[in-house]
Amino acid sequence: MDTPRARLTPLSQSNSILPHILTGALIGLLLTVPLVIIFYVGDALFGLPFVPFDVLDWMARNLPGGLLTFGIDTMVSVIRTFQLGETSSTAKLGEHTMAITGMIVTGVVAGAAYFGVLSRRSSSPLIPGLILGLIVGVPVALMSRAANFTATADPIISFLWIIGAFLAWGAAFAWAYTRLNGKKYLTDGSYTAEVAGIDRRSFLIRVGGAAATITVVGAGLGTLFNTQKTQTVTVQDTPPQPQNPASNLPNAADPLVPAPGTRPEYTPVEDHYRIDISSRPPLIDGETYKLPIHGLVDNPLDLSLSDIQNSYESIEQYVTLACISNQLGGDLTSTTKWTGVSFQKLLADAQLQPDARYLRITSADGFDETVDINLINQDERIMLTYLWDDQPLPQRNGFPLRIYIPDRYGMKQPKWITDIEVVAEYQEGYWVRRGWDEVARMNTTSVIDTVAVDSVYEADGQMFVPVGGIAHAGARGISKVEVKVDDGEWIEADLRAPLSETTWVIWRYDWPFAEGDHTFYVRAYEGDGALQVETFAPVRPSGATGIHSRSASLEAPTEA
Ligand SMILES: Nc1nc2c(c(=O)[nH]1)N[C@H]1C(S)=C(S)[C@@H](COP(=O)(O)O)O[C@H]1N2
Ligand SMILES: [Mo]
Repeated sequence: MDTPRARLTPLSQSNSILPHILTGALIGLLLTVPLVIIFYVGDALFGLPFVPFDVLDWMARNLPGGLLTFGIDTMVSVIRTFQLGETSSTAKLGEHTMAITGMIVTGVVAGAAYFGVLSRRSSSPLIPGLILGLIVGVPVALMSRAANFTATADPIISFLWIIGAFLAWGAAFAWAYTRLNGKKYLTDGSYTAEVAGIDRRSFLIRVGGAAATITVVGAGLGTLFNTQKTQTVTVQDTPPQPQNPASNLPNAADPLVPAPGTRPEYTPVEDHYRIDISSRPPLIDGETYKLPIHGLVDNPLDLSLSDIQNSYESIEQYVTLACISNQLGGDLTSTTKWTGVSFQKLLADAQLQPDARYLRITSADGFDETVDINLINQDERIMLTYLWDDQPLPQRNGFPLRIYIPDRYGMKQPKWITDIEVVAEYQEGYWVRRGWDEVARMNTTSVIDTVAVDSVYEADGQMFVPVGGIAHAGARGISKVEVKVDDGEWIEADLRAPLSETTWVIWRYDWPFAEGDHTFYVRAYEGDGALQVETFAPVRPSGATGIHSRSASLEAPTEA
């Protein structure tokens, strides 16, 4: 009788290479998932590097720029097309998934290759297994060393940990190969008796069970011990008073009520979008932190956080920040209050030498940008920021220090600043080297956040539907917003006073209701009356432009 068990002939008796490769791939999966988990536990318990993130981060920094930004653009588009959620956190989740999947796929391919190669030779599988561990482990350890800045463990221990884990992984392949081929290899390459006992199927089930156990136990342990390494900071002599933003905002007296469904005018800090080049944000100790300002200066500075907060007058600014990758109508833009020290004051203190022309800013995550000192001299609002919404910067938004440059997209504004060098020569910054706009001036943009079909109301015998959203022109202000419905005329909307001259403006237009399907369009004029660019441009290389529109189906409200 041909039972399934009977069909399981030892691999060594099969002439085809395919079954070996398939078995190898399966073993690769079963061995690599626990390896990921072991790295996760090492990270959670001992601050050892989480290898999959490091590899992705390394690739992000070292693969050709186009390749990576293509990946990011695609991800942002996919998230928006399928409405997968708030773009920046979904993108990070996507990156994390990509990193872990990438490692598992590597393991599957490695397993297939290992089994495939061994099936063609009859030597001891242990040495090739260890070699496999080194072939994968050494580059991974090097990439982790170069890209990781979140691990707290000693770098040498981290390096050895990674190599050791991959050697064990390679040895596990050898063990699995031996068991599955039903032979026991001797170190001289010959083999003796068949391995007695379990057959292939039950072996695979056992390995699968062990992998599942490690995964579940490891994930549980990791979650339990992952004390979410966040920063606790004391900000000396700056009593941070958590405010109730709505009542304290400078435009609180403006009577215009945003159309229902308009995004919040003042973004809760925890909802501020986040974009950066690493899987995890760097963690900087505010107590020991020092910022050197050096190079072409007569008085080099080495400032602690409290120096920066107490020795210089603080300035504040309500700011709308936007990412150059923000698509038309997207959510990679947010508004909060920034507090810091004007760079004019810092540079005056450092005493620039005559040939000083640029600041080279370096960040803890390997990011860098160049700032023209002329720009600083023209704009005292350019600041070294340490508070958002009266609180120390959140870790993910740049703790302890980031720069603010009005009118520029986020890509020009480093977070987690660790070094400022005053130089004579211009050097392209991180995203400029990867093909993005050198100036990255914010484009004027206007967005319809809502056609409030559920808030239709009647006034003087006429039904109205509230329509509303935001308009933003960097630091250039908004003088007028216009709305068009279907093929109608452009009609002026009402504007709410903005929080500052550098934030977005909330607009609202209540359209006289007409049943049916309609498309609403919006456009904005800058402070000096210049109309926004109406033709569509993609985000790359200079930021999106174009007319944003939104369609809505309007039905006459039924009397309650
Ligand atoms: N050090 C560092 N600074 C950075 C980045 C980064 O990856 N690393 N990303 C920039 C980009 S592209 C943007 S849009 C803003 C986003 O700031 P946020 O995450 O606080 O919203 O940070 C900028 N500053
Ligand atoms: Mo960005």
